[in-house]
Amino acid sequence: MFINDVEQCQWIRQKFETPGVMKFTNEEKRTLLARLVRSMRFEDFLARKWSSEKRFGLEGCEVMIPALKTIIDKSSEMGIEYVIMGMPHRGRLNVLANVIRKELEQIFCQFDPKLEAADEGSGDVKYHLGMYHERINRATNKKITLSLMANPSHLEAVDPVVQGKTKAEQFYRGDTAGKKVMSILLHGDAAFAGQGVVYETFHLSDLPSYTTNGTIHVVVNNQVCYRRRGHNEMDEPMFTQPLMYKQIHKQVPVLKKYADKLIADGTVTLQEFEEEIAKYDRICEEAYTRSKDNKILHIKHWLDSPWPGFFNVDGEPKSMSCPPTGISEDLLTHIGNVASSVPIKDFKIHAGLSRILRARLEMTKNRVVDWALAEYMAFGSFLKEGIHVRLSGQDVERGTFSHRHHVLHDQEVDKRTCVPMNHLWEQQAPYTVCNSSLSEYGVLGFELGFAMASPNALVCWEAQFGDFHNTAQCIIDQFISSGQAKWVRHNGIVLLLPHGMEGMGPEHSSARPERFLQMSNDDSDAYPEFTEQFEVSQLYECNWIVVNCSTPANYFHVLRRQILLPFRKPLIILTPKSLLRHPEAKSSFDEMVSGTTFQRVIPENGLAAHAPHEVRRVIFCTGKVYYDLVKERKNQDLEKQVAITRLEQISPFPFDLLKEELEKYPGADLVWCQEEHKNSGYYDYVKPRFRTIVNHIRPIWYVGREPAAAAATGNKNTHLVSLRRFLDTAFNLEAFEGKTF
Ligand SMILES: Cc1ncc(C[n+]2csc(CCOP(=O)(O)OP(=O)(O)O)c2C)c(N)n1
Repeated sequence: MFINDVEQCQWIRQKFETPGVMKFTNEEKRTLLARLVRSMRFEDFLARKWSSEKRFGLEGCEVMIPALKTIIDKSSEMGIEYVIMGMPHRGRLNVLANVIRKELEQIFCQFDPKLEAADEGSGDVKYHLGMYHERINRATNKKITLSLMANPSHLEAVDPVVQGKTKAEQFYRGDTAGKKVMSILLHGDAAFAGQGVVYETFHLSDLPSYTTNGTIHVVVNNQVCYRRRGHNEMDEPMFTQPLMYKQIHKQVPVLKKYADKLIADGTVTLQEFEEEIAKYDRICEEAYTRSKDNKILHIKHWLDSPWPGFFNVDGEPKSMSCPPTGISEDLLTHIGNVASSVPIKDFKIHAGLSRILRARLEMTKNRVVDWALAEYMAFGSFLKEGIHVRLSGQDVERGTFSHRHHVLHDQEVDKRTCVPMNHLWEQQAPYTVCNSSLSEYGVLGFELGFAMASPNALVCWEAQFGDFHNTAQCIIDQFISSGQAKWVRHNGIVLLLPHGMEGMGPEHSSARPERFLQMSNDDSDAYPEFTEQFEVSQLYECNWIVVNCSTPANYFHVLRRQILLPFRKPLIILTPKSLLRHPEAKSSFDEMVSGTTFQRVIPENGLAAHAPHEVRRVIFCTGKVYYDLVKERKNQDLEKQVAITRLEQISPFPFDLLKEELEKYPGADLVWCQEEHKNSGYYDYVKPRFRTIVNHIRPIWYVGREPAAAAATGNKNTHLVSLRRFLDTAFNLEAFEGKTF
């Protein structure tokens, strides 16, 4: 890597090129040898006991173990208390055993195919699991915590997650300079060079709300060392690299080379060396015997970030209920007033912003909120309760749609800013709002890692437009959707994904809700049992929650619910664009005060609901299209004949509430209406679930745009024509007559 900073070049020269700098004392040499013994004999032991199992051994680069241990000793000496690590599969078990010091029997029992998993979830292979361990560092006698993050096969994907978790641990300790918590990332040379997320992660290092004040990167470089057995133990590298592997097989292992040298120069005797080997082999054998006593496999023992006190002693949620999410009128008013003000003196804001703040004040007086104010109320209320709130993403401080303005900029003093949210109360949790670099994969991974550190924080990542989340697909698939199933790891991250068909073109339109819904694990065909705890236990069972709120109040509630739930689940919110300023899309304080809650379904409550037997059609919909439908129904004077019911929580599917709605309108035909194309949006998800509720005897008709390859048209006229067409169908009460289903 080219470095053009003279100071950095000098530092490297001094540390690495001063003559004699690599000389060790005899004591250091003996420690190095002992550590190499462990590194080498651990792999040998696994190879002997489980000769036909993949373990991604370290052979060829055994020196990594003493290297890591030296880094940790030195860090502990310099005051580091917590090291967070991320690494690929190669050598991972060895790192767990010899660096982190996971009990050997816990590692060995992972090789027993008969062990039953005792935890919920699907589990993961042994070389992906995470680990958290507090111990005394032998070199310094100081306490040190080591955590290895669980990761998927996708090389380097864990890098930003490690950085986010490190940042959070620094943040919650007030370790602003990174003197107590640090991260180490290990890389293979091919992955390091080839995976773009490495650079996305590097790029975060200079941003104040993302920097971890330096990371130690260790590249396991096969150009310098080698892989003795190819990609893994089942591989035959001679197929493709015959000449190189002839050379590799001739290599004397590093342990033998180093031991010979130390024996020759008298640092150790042959007997001492052999005793060291025998001692470690014995440790392995004894642990192996103990591992056979393990009958059950607890993935819970492999958590990288325990949350002390959050769950009960068995690791279960303390309850299966959620209190109402509303807050007092006084709180709403107070937050509204601060959100409308400039809480520091002599601070000149832009005239356009003054108008926005005046409008907020007016809304607060009138006891109403728009989207931005509802969000303010939710965030602000948490701060009072000591819950840290972090909002990260491109341009989130102002808001992509210039609606948020959480950071005010002095128009006369360069870089002078004010965050009113941090001036709500004298004693409050901090609010972090931060514009990220132009990255999705790296930044979403970072926020996910941040959210792992503590359950008492609301961590939100907002995509500039929902479309762009797909460049972070690996974080979504490998961590957010499946993380709990694989690693028993809860995570309450919130994804805010601006979504809506507004004639803006193939991009800037769809956050691809269908992808999230397709990965939701609630069963479309199973008719659930409606117990008293159905709402919360359904949330507990699911892998994530997908919502599309049609009112600011409901957005407020769903954010509040995220923290009031007795467990954590990722929350995917399809957020609005044009609705941010839609005059109808406002909510009264009445919908947010104490005692009110999130509404999973908002039933029709107009004329149609008063005489349900006369209703000819119930249109179910979600999100923005509701406003188009209501307007069109009025235009066509069909308010008695057509009911419109909003699905606010799409997944897990509110079977209970929708059943009630369906039963209320026995004579109506049932329509699902969406503005998205038929092969996107929600239809494929909701259809089988509606059919399960009606026991397959009533059809649920589709109204919306035709299937399409691109998410949206780039032609405004085509957009409007297709809107007109599906609204016509939605209110054509004969549209489905005579059709079979
Ligand atoms: C993103 C991703 N692409 C492909 C793979 C498949 N894969 C597993 S190991 C590996 C080679 C890694 O090479 P290198 O980074 O040099 O590490 P090492 O050789 O030390 O294992 C590949 C391509 C993967 N795990 N992740």
